[in-house]
Amino acid sequence: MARTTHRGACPLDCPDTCVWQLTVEDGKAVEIRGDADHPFTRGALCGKVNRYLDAVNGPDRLTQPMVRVGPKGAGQIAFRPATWDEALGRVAQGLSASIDRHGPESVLPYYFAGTMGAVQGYTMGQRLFAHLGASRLRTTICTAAAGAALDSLYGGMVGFEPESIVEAKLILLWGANLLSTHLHLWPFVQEAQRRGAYVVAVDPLRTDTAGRCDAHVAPLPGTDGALALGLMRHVVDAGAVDHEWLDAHVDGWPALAERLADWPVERAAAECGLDPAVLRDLGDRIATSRPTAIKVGLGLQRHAGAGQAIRAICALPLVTGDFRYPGGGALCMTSGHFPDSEIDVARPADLPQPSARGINMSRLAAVLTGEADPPVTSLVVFDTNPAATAPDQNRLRTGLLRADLFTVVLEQRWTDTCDYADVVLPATMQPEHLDLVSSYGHHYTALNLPATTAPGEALPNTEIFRRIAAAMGLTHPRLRESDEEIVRQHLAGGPVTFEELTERTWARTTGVPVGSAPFAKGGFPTPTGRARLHDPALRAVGVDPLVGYTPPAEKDTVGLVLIAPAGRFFLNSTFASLPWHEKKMGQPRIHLHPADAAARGLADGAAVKVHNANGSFDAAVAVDETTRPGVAFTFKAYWAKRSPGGNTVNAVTAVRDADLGGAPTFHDIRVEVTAC
Ligand SMILES: Nc1nc2c(c(=O)[nH]1)N[C@H]1C(S)=C(S)[C@@H](COP(=O)(O)OP(=O)(O)OC[C@H]3O[C@@H](n4cnc5c(=O)[nH]c(N)nc54)[C@H](O)[C@@H]3O)O[C@H]1N2
Ligand SMILES: Nc1nc2c(c(=O)[nH]1)N[C@H]1C(S)=C(S)[C@@H](COP(=O)(O)OP(=O)(O)OC[C@H]3O[C@@H](n4cnc5c(=O)[nH]c(N)nc54)[C@H](O)[C@@H]3O)O[C@H]1N2
Ligand code: SF4
Ligand SMILES: [Mo]
Repeated sequence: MARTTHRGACPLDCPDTCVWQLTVEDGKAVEIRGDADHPFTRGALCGKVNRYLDAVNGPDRLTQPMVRVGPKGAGQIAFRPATWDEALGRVAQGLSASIDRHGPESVLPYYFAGTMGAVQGYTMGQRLFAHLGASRLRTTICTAAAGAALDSLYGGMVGFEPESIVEAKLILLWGANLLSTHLHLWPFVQEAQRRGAYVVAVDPLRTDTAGRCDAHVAPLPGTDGALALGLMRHVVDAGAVDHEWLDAHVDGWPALAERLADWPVERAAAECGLDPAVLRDLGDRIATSRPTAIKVGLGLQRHAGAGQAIRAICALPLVTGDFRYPGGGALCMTSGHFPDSEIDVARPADLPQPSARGINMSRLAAVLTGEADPPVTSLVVFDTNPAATAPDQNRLRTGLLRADLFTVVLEQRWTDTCDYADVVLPATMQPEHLDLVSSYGHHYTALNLPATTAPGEALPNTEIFRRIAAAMGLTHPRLRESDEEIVRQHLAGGPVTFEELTERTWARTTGVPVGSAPFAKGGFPTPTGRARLHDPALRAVGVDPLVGYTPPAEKDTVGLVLIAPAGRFFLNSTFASLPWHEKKMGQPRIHLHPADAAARGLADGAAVKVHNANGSFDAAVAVDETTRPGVAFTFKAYWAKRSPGGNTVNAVTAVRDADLGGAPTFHDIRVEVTAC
């Protein structure tokens, strides 16, 4: 039997961007393991991707185009298989009808990071829809608040070099559950710990990660801005401000110093629901530990005050001068260090692109139920499963069920979203197509060469979009370029060629040396090279130009705060329909503190409805001390159709923007929990 091994890159929306070794036997992937040479992967994948081949070889892979013949929302039984010609004909007709009736902006491409590949994720669909003049999607669902905050503060999504964290003497894992969501950074944190670092988790939940830190600080959700201001004030009182570095590289300190006069530790502690002694202890450590590294998670930003919170947290190391040292500073994402070829390649200047309105993806439920004018009458969904993962699920369904909405879904398996489609087109998975994947957690890029053949008639996203363009009579050469040409365009002018990557699979592509301190001498990617604690441009978007604090939107609402962080064995809703992964995660549960469970007469295991004005979902109660009184949690991204009652947590989340970036506020909600 022919047995070959191929290196490839994990495409999932995860900061680790692992390189894997895939063993292929007679054209079928039979074994997957982590590449031993890659500096982050270090020979191990995560639990969920160790079982990635369940997804690749699953009997539920989509292998043919499907067209709807029954009612919307009824599921796969309402569809029949079709040839590619017939399906593409329907797509072309559906999109053209929208354009004829309401103009090109009535077409909305809706996509996210189901694959982070630069080719399958971001290129050909963008080209097609930009050329049509379709509405432009603002991809806000995940990192928009942090993105806008860091653009303002540092000039981009940049921070300390992650491998340098081994040098840190104090590490704050701030709203970052590494063991579940950034597993491959954990060994670096452990190495720092072995060298004497003190590691603190800042998280309302006692996660596995928090349990393995030296200390755990559990603020009320959405109060991190206040916590950061209180800690900064303590640093000032301790005389630990690095005035020399601050004067040389940062704007706005005098104004912020003045504001801190209003933020004694006691006030901050009260706002966060913490003992002032906890803030003083952590403040002392920050004041005296050089370098201090603050690893900022993504989950903590899903609150109304997210932008200000990220600004305040990431302002701390500017005040202490920690960016001077390798292992010092803050890091949310590394994305801003990579050369920005994405827009140029996805929307090349020589491709005509009529200007078009932007649509905030996090508002999809509102957009499809009357918010958009002209209305969205065609929706093309790829690399995302909004029926499970977008806020305000009930309203979203009402929108997706509209008789006048023409919906196309490109998918690998039959998700919740497919139920609402008119046409479903089968897409390939990572072992079957070419792609190039950069990371948001480290500085390496990896090439993924096809290693197996696709099941049935599944095609790469790129090829599907090339065929839709052709079916619509669009002939611009940019809409016909091959996947390899697109990879070459992404690599053009960079430090590594396509041929080199074909040999080596991965390379460091940011120009930031391992273990370095990229901002030791300032040089932030702002126009002046200085970081900005005060940014007048924010006034235009209604945000305080000065770093500060915005309280949770639901602060004064009664009920339990509900947060829905990432589960270890799902990757958002990816894997959530596979038997092994589903078993590992168990049925949806609502975790309550014993005091909150007792107050409601609820015992462990009780079947309950979790509800608020937006809607409800069913879950089983888990009584444990992972959470604090007043705060409940459940894991995000179960599939609705596989959940008891047919709803997920997103039936209780709302369409509401955070203070910056048009970001969603998934964790800024209140619920009540009642026995079924
Ligand atoms: N296994 C797995 N890995 C994933 C994902 C997944 O679904 N599963 N999702 C991927 C994606 S899309 C993303 S964006 C990242 C997310 O990566 P993370 O940011 O690590 O993920 P979350 O679990 O959403 O949130 C992290 C922690 O923030 C805490 N948190 C929530 N609200 C607050 C708050 O107000 N303040 C503070 N201090 N902490 C808060 C939560 O309790 C949680 O433990 O992970 C990626 N990796
Ligand atoms: N309540 C609550 N909701 C949340 C969050 C939360 O914290 N709480 N987190 C939010 C966050 S951070 C994020 S990032 C979003 C993520 O939510 P989504 O963007 O919906 O991500 P997934 O659920 O992983 O869905 C990705 C889909 O893309 C498909 N896919 C993968 N690769 C390809 C490909 O090459 N071609 C095609 N056509 N399809 C492909 C997969 O099969 C999968 O169905 O969820 C958000 N939703
Ligand atoms: S999901 Fe993340 S940790 Fe798991 S294999 Fe992929 S990149 Fe690595
Ligand atoms: Mo995300």
